[in-house]
Amino acid sequence: MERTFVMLKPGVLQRRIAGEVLSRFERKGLKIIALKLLKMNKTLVETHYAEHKGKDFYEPLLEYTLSGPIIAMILEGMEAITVVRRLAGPTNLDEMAPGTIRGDFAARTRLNIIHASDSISSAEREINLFFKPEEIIEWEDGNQQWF
Ligand code: 3AN
Repeated sequence: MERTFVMLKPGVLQRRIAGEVLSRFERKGLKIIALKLLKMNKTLVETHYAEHKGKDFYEPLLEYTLSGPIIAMILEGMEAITVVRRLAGPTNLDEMAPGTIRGDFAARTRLNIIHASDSISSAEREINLFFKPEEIIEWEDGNQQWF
């Protein structure tokens, strides 16, 4: 079992597609073990996107991420990091295939609506950045045998 961090960026709430995106994770059998709505502050956004500091899209990315509330969550499942990245689809507009979250809902690379951890180490880092241990709820999955 793996855990991954997912952030639904501000456009998701604005466009009322949070349920649509969440349902894709549930349909796949991923388990939501933490979930919250929050307005990020500048320090948190800068820490989260530190690897992109200095790139041309860095400032617009910060501005977009700070423009409204986001939904942060931790998903658990077999190979959850890879599975969620595949459900999300690639970063760039010209590669987003229909059927993926970005392919279906994103019209620009900069506004690609979702962040998902890309490795075990970034998942750990991002989970710790956004969630306190007591906000993570481990629950018994009565349907596990079916997924
Ligand atoms: P991903 O979110 O797919 O892991 P990263 O980490 O390379 O991609 O980029 C973080 C975020 O920065 C993306 N989700 C996107 O919003 C923005 N971004 C990345 N590359 C570009 C780009 N070439 N032009 C505009 N925005 C970009």
